[in-house]
Amino acid sequence: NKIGKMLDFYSQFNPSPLSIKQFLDFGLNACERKSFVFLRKELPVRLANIMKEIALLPDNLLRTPSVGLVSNWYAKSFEEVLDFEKSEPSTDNLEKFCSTLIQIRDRHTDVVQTMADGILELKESQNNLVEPGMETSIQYFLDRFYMSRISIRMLINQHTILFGQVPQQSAHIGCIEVDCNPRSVVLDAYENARWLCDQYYLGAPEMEIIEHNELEKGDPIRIVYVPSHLYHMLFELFKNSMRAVMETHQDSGDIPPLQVTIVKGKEDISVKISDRGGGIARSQVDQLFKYMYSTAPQPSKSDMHTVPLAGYGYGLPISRLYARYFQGNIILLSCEGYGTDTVIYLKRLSDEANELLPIFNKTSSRFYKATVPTGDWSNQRSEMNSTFNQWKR
Ligand code: W6P
Repeated sequence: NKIGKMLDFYSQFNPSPLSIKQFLDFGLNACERKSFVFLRKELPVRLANIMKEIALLPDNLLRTPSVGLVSNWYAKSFEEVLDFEKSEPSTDNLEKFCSTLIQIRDRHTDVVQTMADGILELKESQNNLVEPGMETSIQYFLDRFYMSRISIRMLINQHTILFGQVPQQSAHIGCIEVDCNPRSVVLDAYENARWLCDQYYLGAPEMEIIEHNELEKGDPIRIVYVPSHLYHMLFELFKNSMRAVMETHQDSGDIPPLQVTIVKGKEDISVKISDRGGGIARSQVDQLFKYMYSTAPQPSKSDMHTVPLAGYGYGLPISRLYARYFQGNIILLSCEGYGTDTVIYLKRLSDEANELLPIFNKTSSRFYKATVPTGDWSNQRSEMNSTFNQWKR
């Protein structure tokens, strides 16, 4: 069929990662035709690359109603962009292209929740028993799938903000802010998390901020970044830290503050949140970033007592993807019995902040066929762990 042929064609190309600097340069001498010509190829390439991976998912996940929905949304959007494959960049077509992009963005709004529903449907269909091998490939897939989604939405947002009807905010190039003040994003995310925390616990930890600009001594720290991405990460980390602090100290009446350190170095911008929320065991840290570990049914909407403060949903793994998207990261370091430090690392230089994109190729497809690797350290024996003197496999 037609769409299958086009998928084969566009998935042969690798996505072209852009740096924040390239997004800026492009936005500064904005040419709508150039953007149109770039996106009508780049969007189908990015869509096709990830659609090829969707097709490799285990059958029982692919056959769930929710994953079916998501998969159809992608097919529809792929077709809609391809309508512009050979069209003239006339004023009329440029306008139609813009509204098509907005329509696609709206169609995909609920992809994260719908995918999570799909995972739940899979769990139910298997009586909550999912093989470790399948869990590994689902983790691998969702990291790549959500990263692809973040990148496609970034492209769509840049085009529609730069060339759309609504005038863009000053100091912004699309959704990038050229002198973003991380301290004010920290304050904003803190206040909003604090409000939720207050609703639930009737109290919240205070915050102390230390700012250290090693590069321009004494000046406030400024970065070139997408403030909405930074906000998303900080809000998620604050909710988790506040919950931990309240759960360990609310009865003592003495609530230790969160300490936030914002630093600008030569290479990195680091934002560290230190909580004294009792910490978590080393063995549990990796679990926090696993989608299947975090997938629990949503509390019912009618339950008035449930304020969604840090549900350990997909918040942490997706926040880490936002950081990694432009070559940053999120690290979590805990001292069990005391508290947790989380650090958001961002690239200081906008030409080093390159999009990190999944590429569909032989290596990635091999991953979906892989089984659990044979352990070659004594602590990884996956089965018959209690059998003394095991036979080798
Ligand atoms: C905790 C557990 C956690 C997860 C993510 C961020 C902060 C924290 N603090 O105790």
